[in-house]
Amino acid sequence: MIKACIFDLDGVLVDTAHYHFLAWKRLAKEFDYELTEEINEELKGVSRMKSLEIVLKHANVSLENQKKELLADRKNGWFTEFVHNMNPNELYPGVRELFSRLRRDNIKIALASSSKNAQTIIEILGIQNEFEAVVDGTMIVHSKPDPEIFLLAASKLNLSPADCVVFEDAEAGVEAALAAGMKCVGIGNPMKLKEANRVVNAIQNFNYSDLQKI
Ligand code: B16
Ligand code: MG
Repeated sequence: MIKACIFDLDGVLVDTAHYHFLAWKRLAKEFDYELTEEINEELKGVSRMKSLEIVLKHANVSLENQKKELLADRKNGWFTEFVHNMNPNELYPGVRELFSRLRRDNIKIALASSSKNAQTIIEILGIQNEFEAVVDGTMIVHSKPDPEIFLLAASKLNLSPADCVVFEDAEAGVEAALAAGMKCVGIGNPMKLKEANRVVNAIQNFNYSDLQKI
């Protein structure tokens, strides 16, 4: 019996993944490196510093930590400019309906995002009161694919991992959910998210009657 749904944020509830991509692409250009959508897949769900390291590795650039901190801050400045221009209409279609069905059925709702900007984003979207537990990038040591973020969400909900289903758009996130002992619905490309128990191309296409059968 599924007692909780744990949602990733970027790429599941809202398309901030695109803003991350634009900000990383701008930074990569400074190293004459053209970041593609394909390589961007590797950045999804992982922490800001880990993402920077992946970009630098592809650009064949090696830097000391202090410089890396500066670059990560710069990218975050560009990203948060996008975030502050967002509005509640950017919530993906189907999210509000899914939340109300879950509430009607007494299934708990939690957020588990690697983003240190998650709190700001959910406030701008006006969904901060939808969650019984929120875990973000400021509360964890190991980012996805480590299961820490999902285990912390389950413990905040006072549930065991087997009671929870995770909704994730990133390969690293699917891996983390399964490593936590949870079921996982992948949102996106079934070829990329093939480890997930179900995959739909957008959250609005998730068949709610499937929830207890996953
Ligand atoms: P920030 P999620 C993740 O959020 C993003 O998918 C990933 O691309 C980003 O690097 C990470 O948050 C950290 O974000 O720089 O805002 O702390 O998908 O776990 O909701
Ligand atoms: Mg995501």
